[in-house]
Amino acid sequence: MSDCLFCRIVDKKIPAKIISETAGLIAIRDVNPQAPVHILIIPKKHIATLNDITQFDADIIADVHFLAKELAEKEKVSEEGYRLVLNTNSGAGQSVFHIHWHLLGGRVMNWPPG
Ligand code: DGP
Repeated sequence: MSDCLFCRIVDKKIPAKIISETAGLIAIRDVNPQAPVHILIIPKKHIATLNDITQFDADIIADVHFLAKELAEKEKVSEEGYRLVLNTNSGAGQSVFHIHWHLLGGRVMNWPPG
């Protein structure tokens, strides 16, 4: 989708600090980091929100978790702890309507989240 920010990042039309790229996913540094490690894991397929996934997206969802595990190890936060966050719709804080997961680490996380 030409008017989607993350589609444009996936297509390399907007620059981003790419950490990892697979056939179906791209992982970039968040432009406004909320923790020392703040990576966005973004499926290349345009899916607006978690509400829009179907059974055909099951591999994407699984691959996100495998990549998150790998990146947490690479960023050296897997032992101390990290958080994988998926905001769904504006009431939960979603501001970019192309599904993405936040990998946050490198500091103590509070619970419940705000
Ligand atoms: P969310 O609020 O869950 O939809 O998260 C969107 C995130 O995307 C937010 O943490 C800021 C980040 N972001 C927004 N625009 C850009 C951008 O142009 N580049 C990068 N790297 N991150 C962006």
